Amino acid sequence: MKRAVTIQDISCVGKCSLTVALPIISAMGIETAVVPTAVLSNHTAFSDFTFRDLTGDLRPIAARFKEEGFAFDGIYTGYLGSREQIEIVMEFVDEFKGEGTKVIVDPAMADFGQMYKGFDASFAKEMKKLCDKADVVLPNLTEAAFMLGEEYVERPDAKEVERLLKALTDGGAKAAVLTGISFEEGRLGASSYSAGGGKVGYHAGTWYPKQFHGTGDVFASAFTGAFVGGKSLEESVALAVDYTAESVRCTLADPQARWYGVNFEEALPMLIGK
Ligand code: PXL
Repeated sequence: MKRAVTIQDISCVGKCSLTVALPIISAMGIETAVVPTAVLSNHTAFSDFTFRDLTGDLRPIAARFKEEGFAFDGIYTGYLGSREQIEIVMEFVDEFKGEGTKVIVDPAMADFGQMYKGFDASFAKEMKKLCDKADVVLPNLTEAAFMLGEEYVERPDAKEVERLLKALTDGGAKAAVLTGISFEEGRLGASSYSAGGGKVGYHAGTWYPKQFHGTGDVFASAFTGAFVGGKSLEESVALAVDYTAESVRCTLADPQARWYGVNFEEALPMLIGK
C-alpha cells in the first residue's frame, strides 16, 4: 500500500485541512500519515478561534520518523501558520523526498482576491520557496497572484492562464495546477502544466453559483490521492475537479448544509477504487 504524509493544521470543526485530507486520501486506498502543525477550535473564517501552535513539535516528529525509517510515496502540504513552519516543512521535504516521492504543495493562504487572516506578502514569498521544491503546486488564482507579486485577475483568458502556469514553474516546481479557472459560462475547473514545454491541460465541471469554504482542500486532497496513487497529472486534475463539483452539488442539495464547508463526505463513493 502506498503511504502519504500530509502536513497542515487540524481545525476541530470546519471541514478543511486535516479533517478533509485524512478521510479523502484514505478512501482512495492510500495510508495517510499526518503531521498537525496547529490545533484550531475551528478555521479562521469564523469570527473567532483558538490556535495552539505546534511548531515546536515538528522537528522532533520528523526526527522520530527518521529513526523509524518511515518513507513516503507522497508529501502533501496545506495550510501552514507561519514562515518558520514553512522553513521546517522545507527541511522535512529535503529529508524525506526519496526517489519516487511526489511532493504536492497547496499554498493555502488566500482566496477571492484576499489573504486569509494573519498572512501577508512576506508569507507568500516564503511559500513560493516551498512551491519551488514541489512536484506539483496547486494554487488558486489569488494565491498565484500573491506568490508572483502580481495583481489578482478574476477571470483570466487561456493565454493569461498559460503565462501564470509557466511563471509558477519558473522557480523549479515540476508542474503547476491553477484552480478556479473558467473559460465558458456555467463551467469551472482547473488548468495544468508540466515544466519544460508540456501542453496546458484543462478540465471543467459544473459551476454552481455559490462559493464555499474548503473546496481548495477538497480538491488538493483528491488530487493527492489520485496522483500519489499513480494517475497522470491530467487524470488527477480531472478526478479532483469532478469530485469537488460533486461535493458542492451535494451541499446545495442539503437543506441542512453547514455554511463553513462542503458535503465532501456524501461524494466520497465516487473516489473509492479510483
Ligand atoms: O481551507 C484552508 C484553511 C485551512 N486551515 C485553516 C484555515 C483555512 C482557511 O481559512 O483557516 C485554519
